[in-house]
Amino acid sequence: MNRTYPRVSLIGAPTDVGAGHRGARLGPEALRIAGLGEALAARGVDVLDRGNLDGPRNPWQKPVDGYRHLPEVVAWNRLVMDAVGAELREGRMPILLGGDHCLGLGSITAIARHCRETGKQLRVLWLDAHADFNTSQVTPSGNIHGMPVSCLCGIGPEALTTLGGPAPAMRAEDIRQIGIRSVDPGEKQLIKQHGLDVYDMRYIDEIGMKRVMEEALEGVDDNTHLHVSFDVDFLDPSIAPGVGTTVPGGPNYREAQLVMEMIADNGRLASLDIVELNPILDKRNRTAKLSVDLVESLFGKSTLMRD
Ligand code: HAR
Ligand code: MN
Ligand code: MN
Ligand code: MN
Repeated sequence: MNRTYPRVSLIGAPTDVGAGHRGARLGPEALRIAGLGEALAARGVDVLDRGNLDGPRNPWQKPVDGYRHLPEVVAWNRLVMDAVGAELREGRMPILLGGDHCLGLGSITAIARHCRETGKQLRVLWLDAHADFNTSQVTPSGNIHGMPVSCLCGIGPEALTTLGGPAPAMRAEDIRQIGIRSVDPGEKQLIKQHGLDVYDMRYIDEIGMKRVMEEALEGVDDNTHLHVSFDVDFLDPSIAPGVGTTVPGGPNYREAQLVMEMIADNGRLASLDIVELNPILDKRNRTAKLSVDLVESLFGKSTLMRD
């Protein structure tokens, strides 16, 4: 299947202000060293590396009123929102190199606004071990990388829920979560209450990744902007040790490849986040290399004769 992709812009956001471990700030460089830009260029993609955004340092403080580093998280997400929005306006495909997953908030806020402006339907695929649907009341950690999805749906501190304007960036029905296997008790209640579509590992075990992806991509048509938010801890830690919050029992190499291949076949990928890669915890940049390998599949590189 020979598909032409839009021009791509890599945007580095080297921060871990939303996480409980330090090291995700090194993610953008690890992805570059693993050859992300070159791998896309080799697939015929026009790639521009915009370099790194420059936001506040990680103050490494305790949570205040249920949030750790809220002002810094707001500042980084504004930078990300503006950078992602600028690429979309130029007709380019933004690839956000995190950084921790709190940045999905700025990225998807910009994407949701672009969808409103262009009359597109939004579909977000959230590949993650975690649902990231916590609030300050139920979070066990105060780490804001556990809260971006709730904030995007309008639940959270005003500074984060109104980043892109007064209305919530997205509705719960715009997102499909895949690979989930760690949900906090209060978070679970909120997920049920808001009716999020969660394809957890139990469901994947029972019906298989192929059917899960068919369901998650149902209705994604030419009028859809498809965004993939790829938290690297989605992957089983045996193949992806370089993340701060490993959870056993994730998708194996082939299941992860199938996810990416089916998204590529669908053909509507329009933006991507790669987040939570922590090179400090990695082994010889293995998790970064695996991420690049998976992104190549997302851009249509398949194992056999389907090219
Ligand atoms: N649910 C836990 C918390 O909120 C852990 C969240 C970890 N999040 C990420 N991103 N690594 O998915 O503290
Ligand atoms: Mn567009
Ligand atoms: Mn996450
Ligand atoms: Mn996660």
